[in-house]
Amino acid sequence: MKDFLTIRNKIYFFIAIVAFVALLSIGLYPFDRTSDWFVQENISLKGYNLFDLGVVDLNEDFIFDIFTTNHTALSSLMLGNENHEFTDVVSKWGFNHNAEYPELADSNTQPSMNVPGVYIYWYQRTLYIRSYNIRDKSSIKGKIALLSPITIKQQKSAKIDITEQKLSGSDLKNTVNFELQGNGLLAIAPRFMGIPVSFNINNDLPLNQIYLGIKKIRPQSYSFDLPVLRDRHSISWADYNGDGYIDAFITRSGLPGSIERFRRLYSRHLLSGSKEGFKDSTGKSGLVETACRSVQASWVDFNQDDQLELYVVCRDDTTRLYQQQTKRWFFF
Ligand SMILES: [Ca+2]
Ligand SMILES: [Ca+2]
Repeated sequence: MKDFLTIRNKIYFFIAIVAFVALLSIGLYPFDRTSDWFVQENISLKGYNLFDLGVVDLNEDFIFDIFTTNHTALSSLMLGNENHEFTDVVSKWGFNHNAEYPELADSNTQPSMNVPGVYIYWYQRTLYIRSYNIRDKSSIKGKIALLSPITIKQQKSAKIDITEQKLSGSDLKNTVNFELQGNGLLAIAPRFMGIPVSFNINNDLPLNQIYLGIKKIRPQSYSFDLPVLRDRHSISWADYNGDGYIDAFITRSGLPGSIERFRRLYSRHLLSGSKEGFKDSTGKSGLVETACRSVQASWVDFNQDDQLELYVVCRDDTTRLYQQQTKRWFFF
């Protein structure tokens, strides 16, 4: 009996030693090997007001490219190469909020003011109008009309006169007559970002001294509208029309939950790829319905006819399934 207990104790002792060694091994062995899987790369992406970030192979070279959506702010479209370098092609490929005014969107960067003129730009959800080094002029006058309640955030060497007009429903139109003197500044924060903004600048100032956005684009006349900014959310990528170029459907929202009030002003947004870059094909596609608040859409061939349909989830508790027909038109 004594020998049996001794043998049993030896077995327990052996098991204990094995368990101890096993536990020690578990503690010492680096089971998490994922640290070897990735190498950190520094990529300069536009992160201001970021909503979404993802990867896509834009040019089908089997190298991932990177995109961001940044609500009403400037976004990134970064083309990758075999050296792990990325080049921003947003403007080159026509992926701006508006192709006519590239890089005229909200951002946390202000344009450099190094030549005389009037500078108009969005900066941190605020519309800035600044006069810089205007010579031979006592002042610059103009008028701005916005379909939104507004707050004057900054006013320096600027006289303003604001008229608020009630439109149908609960819509408001604010007209701001302004006069800037010297290096004047007027900063207007509309409650609704992305609404239409109309300008009329006094023609005493040479037209080529009016600069719009970071790229300092010159308007074609003294009366001009800033492009309606799209509150970009997700991007659904696919070559929906089978021409060999990837296309993009961009969901959107806007106007802090008030897009339904202004739905008449906003279209959906479908950009078709081509060898020259992306082109707005929303109207041609038949996606003529006005936009809904949406954060997600997906391309799917739901009826297996080898043509992609577009499924859009709207935040008004409705969804849309746009079926692609023979002439690349979508029907709802
Ligand atoms: Ca690529
Ligand atoms: Ca295509």
